[in-house]
This record gives sequence, C-alpha cells and structure tokens, in this order.
Amino acid sequence: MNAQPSSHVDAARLQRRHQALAAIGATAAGGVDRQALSAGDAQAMALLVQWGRERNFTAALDAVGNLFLRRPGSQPQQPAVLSGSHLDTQPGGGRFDGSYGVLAALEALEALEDAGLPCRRGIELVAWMNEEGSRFAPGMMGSAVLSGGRTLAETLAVADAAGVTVERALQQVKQALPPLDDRPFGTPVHAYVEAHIEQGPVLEQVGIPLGVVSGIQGKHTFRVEVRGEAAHAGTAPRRQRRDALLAATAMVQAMSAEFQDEADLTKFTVGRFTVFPNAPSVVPRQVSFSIDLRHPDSAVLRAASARVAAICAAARGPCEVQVERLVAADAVTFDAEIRARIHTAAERLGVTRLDLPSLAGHDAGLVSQVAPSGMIFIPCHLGITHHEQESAEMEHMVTGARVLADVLYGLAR
Ligand code: HGY
Ligand code: MN
Ligand code: MN
Repeated sequence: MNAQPSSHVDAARLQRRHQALAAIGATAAGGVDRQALSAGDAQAMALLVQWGRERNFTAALDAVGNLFLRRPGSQPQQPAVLSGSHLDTQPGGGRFDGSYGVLAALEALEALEDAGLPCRRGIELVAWMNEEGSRFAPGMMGSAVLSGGRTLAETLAVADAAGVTVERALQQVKQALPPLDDRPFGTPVHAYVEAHIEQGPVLEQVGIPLGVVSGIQGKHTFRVEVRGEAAHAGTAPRRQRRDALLAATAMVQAMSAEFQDEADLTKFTVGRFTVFPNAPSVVPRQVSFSIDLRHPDSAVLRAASARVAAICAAARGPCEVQVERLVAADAVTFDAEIRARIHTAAERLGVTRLDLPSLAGHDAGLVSQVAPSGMIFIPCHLGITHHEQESAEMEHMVTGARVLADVLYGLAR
C-alpha cells in the first residue's frame, strides 16, 4: 500500500494544541467563551498563524475574516483542497465544537509534512469567520460570503448588541494579527472536508468511532420585533395596555404548539428574548426575539417557515409585530464521491463507521454550493454540546484526524 499521512498523525501534538486552544477564553466551568471577532477569537487566530508559520504554511485572510493556512502544492494553478471549521464559540460553549475540525485539519497538514508527501494541489486549512452567530447574527457568515450566499457589504454592516459592526471588530482582530496575505473571493476550491464532533448521541450509543455525514438538515432563522407601549405597572388599566411581553409569549406558545410533530423532527427554538425597558414596574413596550427552526426535509421546513409570520400576527393582540427572516438554508446532501472517499480511507485504516445526517448546522453546508463537500463526525459524550460540559475522547479525535489526513491526501496528491 502507498504511504499515507495517517501514520504520521501525532496524538500528543493534537492534544497539546487542543489544550492550548481551549485555554483561550476558558470558562470556570471547563468550557470556552470565544465569540466571533472577540479578543479571544483574535488570539486563537494568531496562535493558528504561529503554528502554521512553524511549518512554513502561508497564512492569508479574506475580506470577511476567514483565515487560511496553505500547504502549497507542486501545481499552484490547480484549485486547492480545503479543510477546517471554526474557532468561535457560543457564549458558554465547549472545547470541541469548531476547534476540533480546525485542529484535525492542522494535524493532517503536519502529518503530510512529517511523512514528506508532496501533493499536486495545495491544501488549505480554513477557520471560518463567525460560524456560531451568537455575537453577530446570523451565523456562518464567513462561509456564506465565500460561497456567494451573502454580500460582503451587508455582512460587514451587521452590528452586535453593543453596536460594534463586523467591519470594526474585524479591524481590531487584524491589529492583533501579524500582516497576512489577502485571499481573494472567487478563488476556486477543488473540494472541502470538515471534521466535527457529532453534537448528538448516536455514535457513542452504537459504539462506532466515525460518522460519514450524509447531509445537514435545513435551518431557517428569524428576528421578531413586537411593539406595544410602555405604561405604569400600578396605574395602567388592563384594557388599555399594549404589553409587548404578553404578546410575544403568546406568539412563542402558539408556534411551539403548532410546530410539534409526533416524530420530533421539527425543531423550534427561541434562544434569545430581549425585553425593553426591562424594568419591574413598567409594562414592556418592546420585545425582540429570535427563532431557530429546523427540519431534515426542506419542503416541510419551508411550509413551517411560511407560517411563522401569520402565527405571530394572529397572536399579537393589541401590539404590532414585524417578522424578518435572516436565514433560509435548505437541507443539504453531501457529495457522493467525498463520502465514498471517507469510507475508503476509513476502511483502509480498519475504522468502523456509520452514515448519519447532521442535525446541527455547519459551514460545509454552504461550501457545498461551490465545491464538492463532505464531513467526518467523531463521537461526543451524551451529545452534550453548546454547553461547557461538551467532551470527546482523545482516541476518537486521533481517529478522525487520521481518516481526514488520508482523505485530504487522496484529493490533493
Ligand atoms: O447552529 C448550529 O447548528 C451550529 O452549531 N452553528
Ligand atoms: Mn460547529
Ligand atoms: Mn456550534
């Protein structure tokens, strides 16, 4: 059998890197708070650039803040193979969501170097800007701009709760980084493979160390603004009140009831709910809330999504309501050849695997619009994720990195 980079994947190095990255934004409860374009995110990017430089990988940044480390190929005109994930986390995030895919890609690049295996194509590690969408909504901004789903201008103008725009935050991040090459949008991509923790319990339950991801369920997100009128909590008569909180909670209850299904396939979440002026003795004049709606079947998701505005309008009472859809991502099926390559690489290494869909969203879903794409999952404990207790076994992290390394080599050699 030909030499493969998997035999040069170094478990101790991967563990060291994982610990160093998890220390940036570490929380007291063992998680990570490293939101997009924060000081911690910049520090993580700088560390990645430093690790890349130690191996002579060139670093580049595109105009939306996606970071690339490139291991050049012998035929620079050939489109590169991409692999990576994201460095940003949810506010109380874990140490694996995103970080693992970035580090597995770095480990694959280093293993190729250590094995002395040149490739025709360059291989680029990518750390996507703002996958999580917590500080700046919606998420997956970096991959959306790269794949043409969002414009750069509209993305740079998005502001966080404090009024800081993506553009401003990105300028601050750049100040924390050494000078990097510019990477133009429209650079062709040969293929994209992302490694990630499953974020579900299936692989652990069945005792299989590797998932070959068949696709990603669809996701639609909304921002809802409910407007009433402020009034005195003691003196305003009930009949005259326009209480935005009562209207908003009625909307949430109505949608929660409407979107229940027997098979539990429709996922409806209101994760952010902001009340104005948020004072105990004032009738709320305004409420803003988010909706995250998902389903594996795009047609079902679209039908549910189309009902959101009408359900909110029916429950608004004396208030006004405005519903804005932020994201309408249909379900994705990953490229059959990439999936076959993952199976073949795993088979060669004697790794058992399971085909399974992803219920969480990933940048790979957007990248699949511009290049053949696929994903590798490793088990995570009890499926706990977007949570400080998120955990995965080192042994599985190594297995995923080994399979990834061989897949990337096969695509680039
Ligand atoms: O929202 C998601 O599914 C992902 O974690 N960004
Ligand atoms: Mn993720
Ligand atoms: Mn996440």
